[in-house]
Amino acid sequence: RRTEQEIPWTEGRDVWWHEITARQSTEHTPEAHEAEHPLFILYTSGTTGKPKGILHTSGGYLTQAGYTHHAVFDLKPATDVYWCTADIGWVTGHSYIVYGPLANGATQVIYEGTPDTPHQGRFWEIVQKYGVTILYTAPTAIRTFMKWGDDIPAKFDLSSLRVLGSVGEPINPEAWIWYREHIGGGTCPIVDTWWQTETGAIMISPLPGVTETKPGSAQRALPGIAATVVDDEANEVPNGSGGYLVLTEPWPSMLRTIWGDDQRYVDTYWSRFQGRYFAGDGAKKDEDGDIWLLGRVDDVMLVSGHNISTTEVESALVGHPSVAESAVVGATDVTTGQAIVAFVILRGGVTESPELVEELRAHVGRTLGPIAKPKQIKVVGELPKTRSGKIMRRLLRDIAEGREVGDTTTLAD
Ligand code: 7RM
Repeated sequence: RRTEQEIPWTEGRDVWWHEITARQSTEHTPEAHEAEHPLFILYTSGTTGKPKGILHTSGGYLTQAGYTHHAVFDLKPATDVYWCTADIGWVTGHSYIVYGPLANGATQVIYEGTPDTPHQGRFWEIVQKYGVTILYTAPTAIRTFMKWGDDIPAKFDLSSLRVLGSVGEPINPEAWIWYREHIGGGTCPIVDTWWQTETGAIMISPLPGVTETKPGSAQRALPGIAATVVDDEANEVPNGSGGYLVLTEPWPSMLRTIWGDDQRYVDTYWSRFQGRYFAGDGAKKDEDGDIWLLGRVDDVMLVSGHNISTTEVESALVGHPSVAESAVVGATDVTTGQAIVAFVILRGGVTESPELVEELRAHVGRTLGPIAKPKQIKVVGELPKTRSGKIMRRLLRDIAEGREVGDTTTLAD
């Protein structure tokens, strides 16, 4: 009734929320379960083919959801007002709207609307109104706010904020700095949290007030978690080198299997590197041993024999003052194997021109070296994204290679 819209109604099947909740008891006796009792199955789309039903169980999942929600956000349940803006159907909503905060007795904002209804200051109005102290959102949202302009958050009092979080994709250094300056008042620590549906909870992240942060790096495995970067032969790479992200010890909230397909579970996660969990992400360790995520391994481009990460080219483009967002894919190319094709959204007020496109190519060349220069840059108004804000590179590859676009049913737009 809340929406006051006409709804289809089947007598005997449908019930009114207000009627059914009004006649329930206010007492609830929790049901005890074995630690390994299944808690939920969450289907990940996967970039190709059949979705995987990721199985989580009760004890370990709650342990790590609770621990990380407390440690990574420095949660003080008596005084903090916590807000995670994720879609509740995404694993981030499960772990950091439902299980972690409820287990920790947090006071939280739960919001189901969009960031631009009724106006583009909606998030900041909510922060001001409820005195939000901890904000957990995604790079895609941050880049959208950048695109809308600094003047929008500037109209609101954001001084209650003390910790900012990011999740879902690598956060470009440019977006990180904007988040810190324009939302965090230049003082809030930012926690860039790496994890997956499969890991159930945060695995790699700075700790606020403990870690000296670096824009764009998730940095260190949390206490109790073991992660490293290995090469093709499973050798740990030295500092300053890149490879594949692996987890080397079990963790409480690890997935228990792929529902109904134990063999696929073994094949996908445990077969690439003996005795180690293969996350499917490329990563590098910098000179200090801090971890930088470089995007999905399937998305890494191979140009004239060089491995180039989509994330690094995207960050170089977003580092240009004319660019708000970008998505980069490798398209089949007869001479170089793959060629870099970039899709960019320009910042408000910037107009497209052949000179600008040339300037952007040169900018990437200066930042990353000539081999990383996109062969083609397409200026677009929107990028195809999932509901959790991840760019659907598969579709962009279809476009870059001149194919009909494939299945789009899980797209937000
Ligand atoms: C929580 C979530 C998992 C994939 C993962 C990465 C990417 C997530 C970060 C990140 C770089 C981050 N679960 N990813 N967080 N990449 N830095 N902080 O997103 O199952 O939907 O996706 O998301 O590629 O493997 S998920």
